[in-house]
Amino acid sequence: MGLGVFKKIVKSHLVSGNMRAGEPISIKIDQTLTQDATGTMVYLEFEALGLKKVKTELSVSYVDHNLMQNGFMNADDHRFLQTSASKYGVYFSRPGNGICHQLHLERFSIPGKTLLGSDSHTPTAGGIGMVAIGAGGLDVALAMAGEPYSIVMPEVVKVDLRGRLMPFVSAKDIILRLLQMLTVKGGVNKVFEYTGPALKYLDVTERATITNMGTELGATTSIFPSDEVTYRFMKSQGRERDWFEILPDEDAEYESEIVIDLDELEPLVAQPHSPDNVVKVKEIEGKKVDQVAIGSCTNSSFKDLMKVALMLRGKRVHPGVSVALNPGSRQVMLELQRNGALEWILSAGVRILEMGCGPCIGMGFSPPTGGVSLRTYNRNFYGRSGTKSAFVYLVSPETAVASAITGVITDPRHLGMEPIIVREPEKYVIDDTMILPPSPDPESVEVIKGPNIVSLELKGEMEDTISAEVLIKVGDNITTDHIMPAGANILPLRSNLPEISKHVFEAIDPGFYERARRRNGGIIVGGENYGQGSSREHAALAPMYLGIKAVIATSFARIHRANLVNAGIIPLIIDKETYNRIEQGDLLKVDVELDKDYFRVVNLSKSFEFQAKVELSDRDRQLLKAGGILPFYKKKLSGEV
Ligand code: MIC
Ligand code: SF4
Repeated sequence: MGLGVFKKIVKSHLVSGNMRAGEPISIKIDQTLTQDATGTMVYLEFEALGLKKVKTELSVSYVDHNLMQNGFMNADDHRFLQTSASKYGVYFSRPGNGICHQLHLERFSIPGKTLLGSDSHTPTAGGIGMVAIGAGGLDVALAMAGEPYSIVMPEVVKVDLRGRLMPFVSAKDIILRLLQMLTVKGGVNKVFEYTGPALKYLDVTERATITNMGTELGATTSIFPSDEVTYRFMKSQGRERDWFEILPDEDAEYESEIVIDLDELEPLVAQPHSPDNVVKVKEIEGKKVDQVAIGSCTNSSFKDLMKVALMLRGKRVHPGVSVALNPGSRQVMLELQRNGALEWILSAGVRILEMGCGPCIGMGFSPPTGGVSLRTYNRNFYGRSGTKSAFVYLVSPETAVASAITGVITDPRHLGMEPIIVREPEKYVIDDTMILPPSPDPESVEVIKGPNIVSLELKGEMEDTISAEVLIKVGDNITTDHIMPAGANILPLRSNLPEISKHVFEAIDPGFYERARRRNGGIIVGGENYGQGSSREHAALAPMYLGIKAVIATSFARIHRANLVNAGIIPLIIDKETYNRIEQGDLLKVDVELDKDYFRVVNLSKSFEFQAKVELSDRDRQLLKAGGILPFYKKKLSGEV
């Protein structure tokens, strides 16, 4: 039986398990990536493990999420990250160099290798033919320590791309179409592997837009083959020596298949407040727009921004619309500057923001009250933009620019422009001076921690019985942005668990923190796909800090579920009927029997009992018993177990 690209790479990295969908496997990790907002915790965790140097082939620490430096806290984080990287053998990408995913694709990604990143959009590098997976910080810290990464072997879905995109329809519309078809839950425990005759027309950066936003499907990752298009990209980055071909076998078998005919695609838009709420742009054309944001790790490549520049050339943005651009990398900006395109963008009245995540994670450029914001980003979760009353729509760069010019939501095909053709440069401007290599003399490097950086306390072993109150009951598709919001006020607290925990569930239940403190912890009850969205382990660590012992939900998102286990919080699964019978304030007694597949739970307030399913691997059970991944591995790495 032939293998596809994903299975070929997994096979060559398999440490344990069987490549049968649904079975636990562990794989060797070649490269890791961290970004500042999750990275401070990762390096504190690495420190808590007591190791001197990373054991990966390559580890990179990027600074892109919080570049504001309002006060000392954020700048202290940057200094902590820089000194930690230098000491532990990690490359450090300085603030201002760009967004981790775009940079990793440009400068470090290698076909056939594995990458684990403490950011959910790490699968961006799947565009070059890597198995790139997003994970919580603790998993990344362990991968840096040389430990294999454990996952459930996903089902591989073959996505056969046929035909060719029509003018003003772009890669973003392909992934929006998949989200429309499959929803934000449709990819859980799946990998999307792209094949088909249309691949020859899709550049690596267009492929990366698709793999990037595969995360919104809930997928474990997404991947393209490494072919001659990949070779061209790597050559343009001066890295052709790292290229090699990885194609699926002719008789490769997949668990399922989807066909998308690109000729039939039209410009699409994800409406508020979910990336799968997708309709055709022409169906909502004419709606007034207050702001347009272009960029982020989804749509920041040279090709994307060049299209933006060419559409804006000689035009002005509508006076009723504020337009901002947060470019993905310094390289892309230098390229735009070199060929004059930056001038067209500036002359059109676009505000240029820093090369970083910016408005995508609510760091500035929040929409006005009740405002309509069109963004080329990947997430439009409620409140994420920083304005709770705003309406955020996700679109392609072409639709964003067309609407910026007209002031209303506009199908770019209706502007009457000539089709735009952009070719990638034969050779990009290569300047890696903002990537600092680790110190050749690590002993001499002092890791500098400011007063806002609080070292981690390890938890004790799991109790046999949990008696606790249901502190909150939430509905379906609760995101990590609901659990642990981001934005300009909260991001500077990412290295300070006691402080950041004050904001848990703040947007949907401002009394949560006080309640949790008064009760000394408790239980969370959730619906379907609990914890979808980002990889931020703070959505598990902060509840852990508040004494949350278990989360009982009808289903979980992959990364968040792993983060809960890593933090020593038990994820328990119940059916809808049981969910309906539990209320906030109920007192529950859970018999924790980690060798069983069901735990008995008694609802003491309502006098009924139920069985909660424990869908955990043997390793998960060991971690929970030890009180989480850190206490477990600390003992293991020091030889105590
Ligand atoms: C996001 O897009 O939500 C983030 C911010 O990049 C997160 C990581 C974080 O919360 O730091 C992610 O996607 O994992
Ligand atoms: Fe940054 Fe947004 Fe990409 Fe997350 S999704 S890495 S916040 S640009």
